[in-house]
This record gives sequence, C-alpha cells and structure tokens, in this order.
Amino acid sequence: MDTPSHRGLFVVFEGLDRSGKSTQSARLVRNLKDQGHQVRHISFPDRTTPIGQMINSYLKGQSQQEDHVIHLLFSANRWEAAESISHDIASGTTIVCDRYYYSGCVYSAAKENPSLSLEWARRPEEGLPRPDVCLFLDISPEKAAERGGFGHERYEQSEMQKRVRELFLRLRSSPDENDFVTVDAGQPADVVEKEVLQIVVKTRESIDAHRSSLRSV
Ligand code: NYM
Ligand code: MG
Repeated sequence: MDTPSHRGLFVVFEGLDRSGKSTQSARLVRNLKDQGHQVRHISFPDRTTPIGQMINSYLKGQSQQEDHVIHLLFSANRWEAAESISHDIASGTTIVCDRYYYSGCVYSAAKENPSLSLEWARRPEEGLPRPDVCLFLDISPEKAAERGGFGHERYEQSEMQKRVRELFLRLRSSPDENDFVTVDAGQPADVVEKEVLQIVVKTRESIDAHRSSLRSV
C-alpha cells in the first residue's frame, strides 16, 4: 500500500500498433488499484492539449508536417506533461503510460529520412522523467495485422510497422535503454497480464530495496 513517503512507479508500455498496449495497460491499472495503489493512466500522444491536437490532425492525415517538426511536436507533448508526471510519482501515485519516448524515436526514425536517425530522434527526449520499467509488448507485424487489421492513421501499414519493430529491437540493445523488458505479446491476454504484473511487482521491490529515486532520460 502506498504512503506519501513511498514514491510511485513510472511504468511504460511500448509496442507496435495492435500489440495489446491498451488492453494490458488497463488491466495493470486495475490490478494495481486492487492492491491498494494510487494509479494514474496516461498515454502519448496526449491529444487533448493544443500540441496534441496538431499531432492528432497530422496522424489522421488532415494536415502535413515536416518530419523533424512532427518529431519535435511529439517530444514537446511529453515535455508539457513532464512536471505533472514527476510530481505525481513523488507524491506516491504510480503512472502507467501507453507509449513514451521510445515510440517517439522509433516511429520517426522508421521514416528513413537521412537526417533523422535514431540518435538524433532521442536527443530532445534527454532530461524527461525516465520510466522505472518499459514493458515492450513484442509481436510480429503479421500477427498484429491479424488482430482485426490496422486502422487508418498514418504509420498503420505493414512496411512501416516492420521497420518500427526492427528499430524497437535496436533500441532495446542500447545500453542507454536498460529499463526495457520484453514480453511476448503473441500469448493469450491473461498470460501477458500475469507476466506484466510479475515484472511490475519485482520492479517495485527493487525500487523499495534500493530506495531508488526517479531518474532522467
Ligand atoms: N507516435 C506516438 C509517434 O510517431 N511518436 C510518438 O512520440 C508517439 C508517442 O503515434 N502509430 C505514433 C505511434 C502511433 C501513433 O499512437 C498514435 P496510438 O497509441 O496508436 O494512439
Ligand atoms: Mg495506434
């Protein structure tokens, strides 16, 4: 049970479109609340802010943006939430977040714009609150597509999803992203749910044992 002297956790879900992030993050929120924790569920992009509305219009194909510009808008959309994330965690609330800077890096780099590398894409994210654990729900683009097919937003097509997955795997192997844990998201939802909860409980124990404070990206 959280007390004010006990900081919240920062848990992020990542993965391809249709990897099950919405389902699994909602289940984790419910499970943690059942255990008596204070939890806030957020997602990026946060389409409710003025910057988020620009992103929404771009994703729906209603407006165009230069590749670097949209990348920086996605990043700015995280920065505008950064203070409230840190504040909540310090006051004992756990944040469960659908997508974060990892998506920011890989979706932009997957466009194969020669001046927008994975390394370039990560720079504006430096200094953001760093997740205690990033749960990468790994699924093949083929299996993801079988789940009722992709939607109609920008990026939701198989060539792009294949490059996104390769870049997630590249990011995972980087020493900078040591909070990345891969979960096989092709398993039944109940199995994924259990694995996710186990990983989060272990993360909680390790944070408590070391009294680790929230780090920065
Ligand atoms: N996306 C998401 C990015 O391109 N950069 C980012 O920084 C973030 C957070 O937005 N296809 C992309 C990935 C998704 C799309 O997200 C919308 P969602 O979770 O499908 O609503
Ligand atoms: Mg999507």
